[in-house]
Order: sequence, then structure tokens, then C-alpha cells
Amino acid sequence: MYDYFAIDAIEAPHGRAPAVATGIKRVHPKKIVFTYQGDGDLASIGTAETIHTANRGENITIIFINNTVYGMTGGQMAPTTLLGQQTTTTPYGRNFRNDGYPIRMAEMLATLEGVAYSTRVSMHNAKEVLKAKKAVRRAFQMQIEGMGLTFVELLSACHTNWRVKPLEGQKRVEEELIPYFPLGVFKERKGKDFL
Ligand SMILES: Cc1ncc(C[n+]2csc(CCOP(=O)(O)OP(=O)(O)O)c2C)c(N)n1
Ligand SMILES: [Mg+2]
Repeated sequence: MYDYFAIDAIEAPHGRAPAVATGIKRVHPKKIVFTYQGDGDLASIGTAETIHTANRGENITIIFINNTVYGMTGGQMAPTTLLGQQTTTTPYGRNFRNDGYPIRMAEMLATLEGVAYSTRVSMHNAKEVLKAKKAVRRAFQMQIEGMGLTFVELLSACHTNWRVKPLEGQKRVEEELIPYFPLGVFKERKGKDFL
């Protein structure tokens, strides 16, 4: 990521980014600290770190890229894989009897007191990308104001592992992901009454 953004960065072991970010933010409270995590990372490997960091209300921002697969390792099922979705580990499609249901992280985290902002946006067209940009800005602004943990989930295609062409992938986000993972703001704290 640090090849693309002019920021200081540290690589955490998979799933552990919120724990590492907790330490960095506590030592450098004036720095804007965020994690950048996939769905396999955040909703499976790092479930404990995600939930407890959010529950502690650490004043960091979590950027969550939900592409419904473990992309980097070749497209295995992730906690957010849709029912019926074929992956290398669910060749007949995800079945809730064996694999459970896709987890809606933004809604789940919104229930925790420590979370100041939880939203889901999408990357499937230019208009939605602009909205996503606003959500990220809002999250950082709330962090600057010290309001608690801010969480931005971004729906994203994974053309390589979905094995689809770019336009088809964007269409799938709109037609298949958004009906299960609705866009919107699930929590937005106003004021600092929790402090
Ligand atoms: C503790 C740990 N377990 C497993 C791996 C292997 N691994 C690397 S990337 C990856 C999948 C990542 O999937 P996701 O977080 O959804 O990110 P994506 O590639 O889809 O953006 C896995 C399992 C690892 N690096 N560390
Ligand atoms: Mg992924």
C-alpha cells in the first residue's frame, strides 16, 4: 500500500492490524492512524482484534475492503462470501448448512458502544467512489475530533478470483452484493457525550 500512498506504514501480521494500530495511536495520539484490511483478514483471521478494538473505542479508523473472497491466496471462501457463491473452497457454492451465513460487519460493529461511525459504501461506479471518498473523509474527521473508532466498509469487485471481466464485476457488486450488504450509515455519533 505504501507504494501508492504518501504515508508512513507498518505491516502487521494478518488480522492483527487493529492491535498494532492501537499501540501506534496510543503512543502517537495526534497522528491519524488507520488500518487497511480485507474480509478474510478482518472478519475471519482477525475477528477478535476487530471486535475488541472496536469495543474499546480506540480512536482509529478501519478501512475494510469487502470483495467476498480471500483474494491474495487464490479466491477461497471468506466470511462475507455470498450464499451460492462459488469459490475454490466452495466449488458447489456457499451453503449455509456447512459454511454459515455471510457476516455483515458494518451492522455488527455499529452495535458496539466504542464505535463512533460505521458505514458501508461501494466502488462499483464513479458516483459511488465519490461517496466513498466522503465517508473516508468523515471517518478521519471524527478521528481528529477524538470520537472513537470509525469504520468504513467498501464493497469491491475481485475480478481475478471471481473470474469475470471488469464491467461484469462492477455489475455483480451492484446486483448481487448490495442487496445483501446494503449501503448506508449504520451509526454516526454526534457530540462527545460518551466521554
Ligand atoms: C495469520 C495468517 N494467516 C494466513 C495468511 C495467508 N494469507 C495471506 S493473504 C490471505 C487472504 C487475504 O484475504 P482478504 O483479507 O480478504 O484480502 P484480499 O486479498 O481479498 O484483498 C491469507 C489467508 C497470513 N498471511 N497470515
Ligand atoms: Mg478479500
